[in-house]
Amino acid sequence: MIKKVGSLIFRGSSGSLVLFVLEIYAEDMGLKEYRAKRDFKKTIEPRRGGKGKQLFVVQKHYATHLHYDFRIEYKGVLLSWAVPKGPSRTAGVKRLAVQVEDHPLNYADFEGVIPKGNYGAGKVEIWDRGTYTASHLKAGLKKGHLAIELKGKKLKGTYDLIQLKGKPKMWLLIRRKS
Ligand SMILES: [Mn+2]
Repeated sequence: MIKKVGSLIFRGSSGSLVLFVLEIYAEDMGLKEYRAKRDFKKTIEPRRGGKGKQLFVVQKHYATHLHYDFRIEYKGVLLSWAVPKGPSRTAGVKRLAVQVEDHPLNYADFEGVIPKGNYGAGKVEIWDRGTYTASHLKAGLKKGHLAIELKGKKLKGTYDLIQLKGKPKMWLLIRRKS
């Protein structure tokens, strides 16, 4: 929305600079919740940034409760779900996936230890990473059903993400029979 307004109003050589600033602003707004939870003087996680190509990543996160963070690139951020048991590679096995705040694209490269006393303290390691394709992602988010084809090292094939009725943050992640 902001980008559209920008391109209508600003033309000429200064236009691209204005658009660039507006893009940063749009990303900033998108990551408001992410940043509100973290003190970037204390944690080593990225604050912003990153450029990508429909990537997905699964990070194993040794927080208070071990879980796997499943993230997919969408509109300049990583949509994120915490999956307590991790994605299953067996078709039909349902795994609870709790949607959490969007993360910056740079987070897909993040590995390390979030220091004690910080949000999500504990070790983070990349468990799998690759690219994905999905058609009608925007509509899928609206109706609560995404079909995502993963091309990772461990995860391959189509996964359904299905939102539970009346529970907007709760989804099920299920590998589809190929
Ligand atoms: Mn996590």
